[in-house]
Amino acid sequence: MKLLARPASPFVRKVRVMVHEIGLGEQIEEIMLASPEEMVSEMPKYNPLGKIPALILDDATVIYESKVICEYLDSLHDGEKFFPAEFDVRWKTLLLQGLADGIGEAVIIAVMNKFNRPEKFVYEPAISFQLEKVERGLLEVNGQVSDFDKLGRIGPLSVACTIGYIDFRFPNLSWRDQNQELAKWYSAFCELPSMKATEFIPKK
Ligand SMILES: N[C@@H](CCC(=O)N[C@@H](CS)C(=O)NCC(=O)O)C(=O)O
Repeated sequence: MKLLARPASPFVRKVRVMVHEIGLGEQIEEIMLASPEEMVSEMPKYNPLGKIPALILDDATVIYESKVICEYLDSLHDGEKFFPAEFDVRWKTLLLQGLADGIGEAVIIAVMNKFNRPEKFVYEPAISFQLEKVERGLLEVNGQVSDFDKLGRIGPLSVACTIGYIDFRFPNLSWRDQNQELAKWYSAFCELPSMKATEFIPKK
C-alpha cells in the first residue's frame, strides 16, 4: 500500500501514528509530496477533493478521508481496536474524532486566511471566527480527558494530532492555560514512540 502524504498534516499524522501503533509500517510506503504545488497537481488524480491523506491499496483502490483510512487499517490487525464495535464506546470515540478533526479543519482555514494571501487580503475577523471554534472545541475536549481511557482509541489519537498542528501553526495560542488537564494528557501522549516518530519539526 502507498500513503500519499505531507509531513505537517494532522490528518496524515493520525494515519501514520495508527500505522505505527498497529505495526503495519512494513506494508505501507509513505509518499511525501514535495510541495503544496505538487499536492494541487497530483492529489485530484486520487481524491476528487484534492486532499491528503489518501491510501492506495495494492489493487489500486484509493481510500481517502483520514477517518475512513483509519477504520480500514483497523480491520487489518487483531490488537486493541481504534474503532470499537460496542456501540456506546464507538459513538463516543467517533464524536471525539469528529470534534478533533473539526478543530483541525478550523485551524487550517485560519492558516489559509492568515498566511497564504497578500497582507491586504488578510481579514482578521475571519481568522478569529475560526480560532473561537478552536477555543470552544479544546474546552469541550478538556472536559472529557478523565474519560479518555474509556473512550476508544481513535478519538484521543485525533485530539493529539490536532493539538500538534495547533502548536505548529499558532505557537502563541495559550490554550494550555485554560485546558490544564488536556495539556497534561497531551504531554504524556507525545512520549509514545509513534508520536515521536511522526513529529513534524519545521525547518528554521
Ligand atoms: N477531512 C479530511 C481533511 C484532509 C485535509 O484537510 N487535508 C489538507 C492537508 S492537512 C489538504 O489536503 N488540503 C488541501 C486542500 O484542501 O486542497 C481528512 O480527514 O482526511
